[in-house]
Amino acid sequence: VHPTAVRRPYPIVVQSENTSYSDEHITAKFTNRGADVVVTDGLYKVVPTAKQYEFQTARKVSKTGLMMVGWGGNNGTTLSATILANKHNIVWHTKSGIQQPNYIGSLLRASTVRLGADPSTGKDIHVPISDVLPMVHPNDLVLGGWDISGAPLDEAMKRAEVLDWDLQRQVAPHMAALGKPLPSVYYPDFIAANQEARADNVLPGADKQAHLEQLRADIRAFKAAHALDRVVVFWTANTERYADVIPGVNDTADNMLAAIRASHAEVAPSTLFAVAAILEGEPFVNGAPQNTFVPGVIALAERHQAFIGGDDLKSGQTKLKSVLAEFLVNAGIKPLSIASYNHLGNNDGHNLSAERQFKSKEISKSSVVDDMVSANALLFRPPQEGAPKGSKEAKGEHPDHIVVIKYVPAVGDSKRAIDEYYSEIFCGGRSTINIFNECEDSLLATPLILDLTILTELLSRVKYRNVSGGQAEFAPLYPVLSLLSYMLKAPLVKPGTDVVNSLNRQRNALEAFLKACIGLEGSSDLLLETRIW
Ligand code: NAI
Ligand code: DG6
Repeated sequence: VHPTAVRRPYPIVVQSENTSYSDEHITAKFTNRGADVVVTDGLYKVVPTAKQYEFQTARKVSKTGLMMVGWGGNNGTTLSATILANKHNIVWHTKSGIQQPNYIGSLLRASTVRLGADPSTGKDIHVPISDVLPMVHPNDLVLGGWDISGAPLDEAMKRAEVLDWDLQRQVAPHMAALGKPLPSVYYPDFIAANQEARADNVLPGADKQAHLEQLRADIRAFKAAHALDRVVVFWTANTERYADVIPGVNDTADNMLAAIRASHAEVAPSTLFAVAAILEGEPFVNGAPQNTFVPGVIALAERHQAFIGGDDLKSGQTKLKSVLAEFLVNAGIKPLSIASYNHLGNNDGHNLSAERQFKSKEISKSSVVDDMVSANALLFRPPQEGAPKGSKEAKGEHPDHIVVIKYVPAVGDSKRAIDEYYSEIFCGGRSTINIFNECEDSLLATPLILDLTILTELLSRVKYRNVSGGQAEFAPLYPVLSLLSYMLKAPLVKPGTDVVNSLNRQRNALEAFLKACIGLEGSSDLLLETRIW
């Protein structure tokens, strides 16, 4: 068994007065340190702050189902087949030898965090992130879902043309045993017209309330049939066009529900799935870029304390961009333009070849450098207060940033991405960095679906208490799970708070949070003992 797929009992004991263990919970005290800064006439008055919190994590991992919307697509079938390959330890022949299944590409299962150092040697001790708190093992996820295409899972896997033939051959009987996806909601106006031929497995009629009831019944039936504690509903279906956000229609929780009852044209299938999950008290994650989470959906999630996360899996080109753009800006180098091009030939590429669906993807791919740029007023002139609305001055300075996607059927799932970073360096010099990346899109994306599902289940088991604020009872986290940001291109955050796009900051936040839940705090990168006598 590959190390990333090994199953281990929970291996960490923190010996500290801040951490306590019972059969049910791990409870940890945590001091959240920060600083309040007041800026007056260019002077910064800084007051360090320290607020006391307590975290309580239920130790029992939920028996978790993953219901994918778009189960029969490239991501859905690749995820299912690779979990089955891991579960049944299926090895397969490739042209370069024997390949073992694994979970490479999963942040949780294939990357590590530094816990501390061995006191006798001073050497760092790292553990897999999945060992920091009890988490679902991917092999234990119960798989299900919907698709507008009724192809059975083995045939859908073949159609995707992602996995090696010898793996497909061996895993096919297991895939066939999963059956076929449940019929889904199909509103042709939301995805590209070129998808119509696939839509042979759709819920009848146009009554959106009836569709909502059916989706809720599907979730309940799946949960009951497999005796599940938790069902994560995951949108990995086609990218939809943006829905119009209309006052009185999808701006509040009640208006959203009324719009569904009225079968309003701007209620997208993805929004219907999100609402179904929320009303069932189950988490919903959006792996695609469209604005599923219109304000009314976020308000509904708040009302029902149902967890939501999104948007759009950040797999390759954008992940690298969030690292490179930060590297340049944090090095004091000024990116003048970022030009990103890619072509691919899978069904996702086909759908994105339509203008409105491309637009959704363009928006999520374009937002990724915004926070780094706005954090550095030395390089980029900030928005000028009082400047005419819509003017360059009002928007502030920003690198030129373009995103192009082309559909080239011949290359299938093997996406080719080219990026040019053109920057200003010392005293008028110029630097050009060119990146060319080629890899199977779905093999990058599927481990992210696993991470998002497993983290979502975990975060639904964590409760907190604001001790400094006098909060007596433990409460669940805020429903919008911004801690999922590392895996997402356009992270959904608590309304009114800033989006963090920096991949490093996203990872640090997650690492700090998981450690806080076991009573560990402090920056491991300070390494103070290595810098003093
Ligand atoms: P795909 O086109 O192979 O699969 C999508 C599936 O969704 C299809 O089987 C289609 O029949 C189904 N579908 C469409 N509308 C549906 C509905 N209303 N209900 C149920 N099923 C529906 O696409 P792929 O490659 O699996 O990607 C899935 C989504 O994830 C796309 O939106 C894509 O943009 C997004 N994504 C993919 C990444 C990747 O690297 N593969 C990365 C980032 C996001
Ligand atoms: C082409 O850009 C198709 C898209 O669905 C992407 O493959 C996907 O969004 C992943 O994008 P990125 O930029 O994270 O590699």
